[in-house]
Amino acid sequence: MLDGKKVVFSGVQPSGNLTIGNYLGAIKNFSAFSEEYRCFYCVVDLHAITVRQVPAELRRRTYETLALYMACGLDPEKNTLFVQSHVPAHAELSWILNCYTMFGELSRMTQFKDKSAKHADNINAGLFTYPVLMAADILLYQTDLVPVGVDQRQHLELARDIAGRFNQAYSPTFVVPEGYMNPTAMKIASLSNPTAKMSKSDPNPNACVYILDPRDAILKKFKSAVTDSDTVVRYAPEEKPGVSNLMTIYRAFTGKSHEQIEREFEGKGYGDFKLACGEACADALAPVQSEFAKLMADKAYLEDVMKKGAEAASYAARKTLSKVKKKVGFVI
Ligand code: ATP
Ligand code: LTN
Repeated sequence: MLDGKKVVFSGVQPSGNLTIGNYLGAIKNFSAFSEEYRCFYCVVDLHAITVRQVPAELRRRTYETLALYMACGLDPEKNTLFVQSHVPAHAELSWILNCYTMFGELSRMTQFKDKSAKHADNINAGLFTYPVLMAADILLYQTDLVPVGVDQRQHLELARDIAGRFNQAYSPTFVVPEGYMNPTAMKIASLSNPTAKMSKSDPNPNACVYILDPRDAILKKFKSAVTDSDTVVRYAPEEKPGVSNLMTIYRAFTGKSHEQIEREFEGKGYGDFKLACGEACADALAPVQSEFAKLMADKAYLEDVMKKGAEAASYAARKTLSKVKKKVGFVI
């Protein structure tokens, strides 16, 4: 609880161009919490450097991610929007929590295994302890609810375990957070490999639809999406993963149920269905894109939002951090 409200926290890495997976699985859901909860939405740049980044691009993407938060409907007056590296308490708490996290626990993280296979030349310690920093992000704000895609479930479980362990060792210090996964869009798959997650770091640009893709690129990507040799639009994730993924995307953009979609495309081919998916996606993203362009044209405003956000976040974070320091026995 903060200011009499329950707390929501989530983060997105400024590590690439954001996809409709990030949008439908995470950011689009964020604004629904603004009225009822005290919300913190963070651009997690410390997490992004676990993989090599080009400095100028990281800086640009940090502004872009903040602008996208706002373009997707997050009002900076109602939500605390900030950049992780602007609040040193994240790195400080992360170090402390490292000493309450087991090597074996971190070795079991599937994201670590995936990323170390992808970046075999740079399996750095930050990549390994990434989930501890994520736990620090969440626990610093006494977070009740964490809206994320399903790929983050294992990290969230670890954050809960670390909180419980610390509370047990000392006395209740952290709220044990719950995840919130939007049941209609918790996992958007790649358009070219529908059994894999759509990931912004995928080198194949046809695998992802980016939030900022122009309309014709969106239509083209949906047109070339991998489906199957059948012709029926039917939801069957095991048997027809490509079509089912497109149905999930179409449902998330239009609000239509799978049954309605099946009826709508009865007797029609995949061509019509893919076109409808592309159009629904492009129509939904158009207002986000125009708002984004306006925001990016005003750097000074974005910097003002970042600065105010960092102040508000630091204030809340300091309270938890000094509690933790006292409990572990630091002289403060
Ligand atoms: P990378 O692929 O570089 O690891 P990412 O897009 O998976 O990046 P983040 O930018 O940190 O990682 O993700 C931000 C949010 O978007 C998280 O809540 C994550 O769960 C969600 N998300 C990412 N991809 C998808 C997807 N394909 N479907 C649903 N949610 C997703
Ligand atoms: N690891 C997350 C990004 C992230 C996050 C967080 C999400 C970092 N810190 C705190 C929720 C809460 C990812 O999506 N890859």
